[in-house]
Amino acid sequence: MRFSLLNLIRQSFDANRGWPEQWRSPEPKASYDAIIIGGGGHGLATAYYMASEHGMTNIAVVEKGWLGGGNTGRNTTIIRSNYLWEESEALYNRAMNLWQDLSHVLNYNVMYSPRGVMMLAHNTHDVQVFKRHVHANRLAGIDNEWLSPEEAQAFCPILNISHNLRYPIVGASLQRRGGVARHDAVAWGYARAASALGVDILQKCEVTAIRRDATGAISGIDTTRGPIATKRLGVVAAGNTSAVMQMADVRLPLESYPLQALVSEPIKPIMPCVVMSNTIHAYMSQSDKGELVIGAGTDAYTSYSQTGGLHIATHTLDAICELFPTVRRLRMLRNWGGIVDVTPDRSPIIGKTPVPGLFVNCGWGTGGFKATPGSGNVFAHQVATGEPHPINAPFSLDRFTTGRLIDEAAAAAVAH
Ligand code: FAD
Ligand code: PYC
Repeated sequence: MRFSLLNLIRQSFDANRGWPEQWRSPEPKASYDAIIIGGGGHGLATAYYMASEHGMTNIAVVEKGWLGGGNTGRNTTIIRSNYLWEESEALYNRAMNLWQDLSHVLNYNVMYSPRGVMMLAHNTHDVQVFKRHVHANRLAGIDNEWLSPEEAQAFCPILNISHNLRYPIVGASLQRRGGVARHDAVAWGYARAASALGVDILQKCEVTAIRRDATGAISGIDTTRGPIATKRLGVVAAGNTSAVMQMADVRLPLESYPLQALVSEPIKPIMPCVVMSNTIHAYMSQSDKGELVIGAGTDAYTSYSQTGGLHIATHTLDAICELFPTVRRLRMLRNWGGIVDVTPDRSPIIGKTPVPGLFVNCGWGTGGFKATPGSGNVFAHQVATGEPHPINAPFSLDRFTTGRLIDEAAAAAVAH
């Protein structure tokens, strides 16, 4: 290839630029037994378990950008399973169990670190709600405990438990088994393991249309890298789910909101755990690189913007500086946003759709990172067998017509 400006520009748009031969995004085949739309953690985990547990290897993951470039690489990596209802406890606990030895299974260090997740209570309502969660979790064999403000400060010494705060801390719940992992490593680990089993991972391949045959069943997709035939399609396109499902004339009860986060300049370790406060719209942990990882609540208005309102971030920083006065003089290193799909009951939708051959996994809202291994594991069963796994059966789309909702608004732990 001759050196020219045009060639340089071409190369920078080439899906394979800079990748060693064995990692190049393959050319799409004319047809696959199944296709997963969305190369985030959930989509890649789905493909991995379809190959490793269901023996399906003639499958592809199609991703419009790069692996983990959606919410998977934008989240604040909090992992916990302290949800209220049995259905959710089973789902998040499946994920929690898979996290334990995921690095070993994938032969890729996902840096899972169970350092404890503490949720702060600031008023009587918080106390009642969190204590209800503690009792429900313990009945289900899931670890969760109640702490006094002094015990909370002993667990996180930089926490300000002064009575003079605008919203003083009156107690906290603690899940010791909760923690964090490295988000992009999760995407890469699943991608590498799926690819090694024969799965085609097609980056820079945007789905532009969903094709159906004369009976209405799925027959394929149109993409920016050409048409591909398939009879089984799994959609895992967080934030963009409504737009993708519209291509198959399916409407879902979802609203999309921006959710923001930011990191400070790196400092030596000062924060031993994760601390969250839904009431004052802020949470914080410290990454292994030393940055303080800080997150906000969702914007108040629906939007596809991947930035979010500045006032939301400044409000969060006010709250963080009050909770942790020692971080007041730190500078912000970078900030970003993602688009989250929120359902009316704040629980995901995982299952069939009215279109034969079309399955959906969406609606994880502000909290799907922690679920990645469990979500992929049960959705793989759903797409491979056509029938729900017992764990994802309650999360079907028809709960919005039967009324069997799974209300996890309080467990979402992020202000909505
Ligand atoms: P994504 O990673 O977004 O993957 C979907 C993929 O679909 C994207 O890569 C996108 O490019 C692709 N796609 C979309 N449309 C198309 C198309 N037409 N064709 C092809 N590909 C397409 N959860 C937690 O549990 N803990 C947290 O601490 C946490 N913090 C968060 C903080 C922020 C700021 C944000 C934004 C989210 C947070 N979440 C958290 C939520 C979590 O990030 C998501 O629920 C989870 O990552 C969703 O994973 P996914 O694989 O479904 O989505
Ligand atoms: O679900 O734990 C969570 C979470 C924390 C920050 C965003 N989501």
